[in-house]
Amino acid sequence: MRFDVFTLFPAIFDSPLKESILKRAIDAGLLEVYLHNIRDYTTDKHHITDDYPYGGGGGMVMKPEPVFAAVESVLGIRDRGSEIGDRESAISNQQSAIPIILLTPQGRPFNQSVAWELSKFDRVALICGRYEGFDERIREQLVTDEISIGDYVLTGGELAALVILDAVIRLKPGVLGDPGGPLDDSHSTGLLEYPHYTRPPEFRGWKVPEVLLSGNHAKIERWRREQSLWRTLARRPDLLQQAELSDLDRAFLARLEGDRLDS
Ligand code: 6GU
Repeated sequence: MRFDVFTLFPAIFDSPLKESILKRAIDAGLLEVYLHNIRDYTTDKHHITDDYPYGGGGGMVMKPEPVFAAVESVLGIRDRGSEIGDRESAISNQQSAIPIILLTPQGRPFNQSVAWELSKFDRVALICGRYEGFDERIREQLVTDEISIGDYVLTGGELAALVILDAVIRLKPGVLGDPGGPLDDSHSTGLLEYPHYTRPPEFRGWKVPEVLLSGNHAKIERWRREQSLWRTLARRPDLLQQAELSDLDRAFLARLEGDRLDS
């Protein structure tokens, strides 16, 4: 899978891509990340990428020209704006097989199902903003999608791009050691994960739950499921609305809720 990242600060991406699973994915040829410095696509003497907002007010705005030039040049999209009208140009971009994603707190919320959705593409373009915002024409005429990684404001889209890249690439076959791995994750099942333990069986007097040492796989599986349900009910009850639950799961949750009302 190939990511084209458009940024004013490509060096932010250096060390995260040089460690652990992302590095291994790159070395194995499963992940390619091309970093494009938006500033390289300016044509003025001072390489300006931002300007004052029309209408006044504080903060600076990302200028459209270098962002359009960078994305169109790298993705091989012809600038047809002046030739056949802006609308047509946007439509041709938006039909491109490559999602062109703007990273912005105003975007649709990123979650595990958006990660699965993006993992189906062979190539994705990510545009990272700085300053107070983007010229609106970037939104209207260039990008095909806008994504936010949560309800808080970052100084730029770079960390969000890394979050998305990490969450998406680990879903690609071969990236994780265990091929079933991502299917058990918190959120992939719609529930939070059950607790994990490893050796020793007793640490500072704290014991590993007996059932995990029992060797009874059916019992272990049911215990894990109930722990997932209990934890999700306690921490993220909102997730239970979307989760796929069996009759047994529903009965267990009803019992938990009953216990809570009793106490
Ligand atoms: Cl994608 N960008 C910025 N600047 N802040 C954010 C964000 C993105 N997602 C959440 N906060």
